[in-house]
Amino acid sequence: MARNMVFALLLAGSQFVVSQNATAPSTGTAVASSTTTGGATFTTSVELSVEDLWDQYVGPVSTFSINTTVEPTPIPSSSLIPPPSLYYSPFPTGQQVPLQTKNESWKFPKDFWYGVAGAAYQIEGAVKAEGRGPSTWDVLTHRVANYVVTNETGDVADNNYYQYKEDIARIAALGVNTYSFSISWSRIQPFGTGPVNEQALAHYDDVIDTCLEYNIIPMVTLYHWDTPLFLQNSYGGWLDSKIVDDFTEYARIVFNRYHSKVQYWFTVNEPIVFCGFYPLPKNYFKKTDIPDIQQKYYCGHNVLLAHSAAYHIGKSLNSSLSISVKHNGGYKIPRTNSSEDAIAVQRAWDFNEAWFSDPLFLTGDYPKYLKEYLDTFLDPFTDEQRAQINGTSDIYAHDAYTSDIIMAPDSGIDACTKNESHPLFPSCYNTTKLYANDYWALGPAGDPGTPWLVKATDWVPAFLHYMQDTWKPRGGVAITEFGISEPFEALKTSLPTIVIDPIRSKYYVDYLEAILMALSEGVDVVGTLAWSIYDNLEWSSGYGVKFGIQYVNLTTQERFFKASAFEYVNMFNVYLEK
Ligand code: GBH
Repeated sequence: MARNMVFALLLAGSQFVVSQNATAPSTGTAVASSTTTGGATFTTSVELSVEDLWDQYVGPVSTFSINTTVEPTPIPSSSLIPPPSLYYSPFPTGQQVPLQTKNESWKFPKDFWYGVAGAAYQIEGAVKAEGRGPSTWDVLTHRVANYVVTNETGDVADNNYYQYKEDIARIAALGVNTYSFSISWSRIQPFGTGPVNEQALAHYDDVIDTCLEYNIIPMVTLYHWDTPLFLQNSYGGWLDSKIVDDFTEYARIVFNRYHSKVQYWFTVNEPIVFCGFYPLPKNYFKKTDIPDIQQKYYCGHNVLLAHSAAYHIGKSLNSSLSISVKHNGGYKIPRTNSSEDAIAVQRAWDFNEAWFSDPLFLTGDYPKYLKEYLDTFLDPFTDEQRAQINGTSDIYAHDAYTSDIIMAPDSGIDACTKNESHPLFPSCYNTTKLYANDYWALGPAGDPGTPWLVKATDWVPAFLHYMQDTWKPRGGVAITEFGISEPFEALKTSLPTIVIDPIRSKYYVDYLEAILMALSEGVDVVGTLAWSIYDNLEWSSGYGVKFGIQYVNLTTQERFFKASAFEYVNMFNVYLEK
């Protein structure tokens, strides 16, 4: 049924890019396009099936031997034994030595949620199963040579599309209470617009029901970077305001279906990041006339409109839903106490977190330094749009992995803001991981594949205060992703060496202690989600950069807890208010 889904595409002289392979893009073979000179156009209607989209834009995909839903087997108690204290002297309970250092003045409030997170394209696999249409990431992984450093794809990933029951059973056995996952838009609507795929809706019904069965709170993200390919090719995806209505309709379908079972929602994951994917590699997707440097800001504009429209739909169905955007970035530490560095820090907030957070939490509009730039090419939001946007986020959800030291460009800030060809234009601030002594880093590094990430947990309390004080979220602050890539983990070849992950373990313990400090100082932190439920496709870094608190053997699809999983959950065993 779903695989025969067709969608009548009406194009009037527009250009639909068809890339048959990485080197020879051609246009207009699938649909008519304007080929005459002098601006003449013709209108035609073609039928395009989901299969056509795959065949023409992606090509063959890999599958795995387990390709029907698997019932969970009981989690062997032998796999739930925490690592011995020999390796982990601070490990507190059970057969371990008692924790020496429990701070009796710290606690996580009773209703704190603590869980793990993943995202559809990174974990599901089964990319063509049950009617899924392709997304931009199927093209990026299959057709764009070296877009993923290892040229790996999400075709199989962690096979979560079939093994989700086991995955949920495992995290329940571990003892967390929340699972955050994203829905693949092009499963629900294979074209991103038009026909709705009931098989996909039924699939996520069961994911949600399985969470509830295991007493796990499900949290759903509507969009984690996997734009339906058809929308990217029809009008440029997030670059065009047409996406606002399409996203809103998709959100309506999903909210309608699950609002009585799912309380916590995130519309989009990290808009700074996915808007920063623009400009996409040339010749694989629809061309755009928007200058490269401006594209991410058109995207951001449409994100704010799409998110806020979706928010109002969700709230109108059920006003008690918690609906938010997942932000990202890091605490911004001024490198010196100079006034230039202070301005650089504010510019860094304005071009990152505040780009979305000021509109959503404060004003309905962009922060000052960003707005100065956007006003040179974007139509400002109207009064109605500002009113639509303002106030549409219930919690301040931040994927706060690390921090950065911020400084003015060597040339000074003015020389940058006045010169569009300055390498740091338009944000005109600079970052480093080194303190001003130019010798010591903020903290221990993650894997060399993630140069952006060092353990900077010392700065977490200040960061949490900043989020609360600046954006004053009515539903509190949540760390909706945090984690670290254990250095060189992919080079380890034996299971006993893989499952001991000391840098990640220390990261989680120190980070959660930092949250406990902030809680004791009055910051309303409401939950944390460890990234990630298990190792997965780390986007353009491939499978070689590992963030999991579980290891996945990608040959057999077996899962194994790492030490960090126990360290993470243990912090709640010790500090959660009874
Ligand atoms: C999260 O983003 C994502 O939500 C998740 O899907 C991902 O797996 C996880 O992080 C781990 O990376 O290479 O210098 O250009 C975190 C924010 C923003 C961090 C983009 C990496 C690229 C920096 N990410 N950033 S750089």
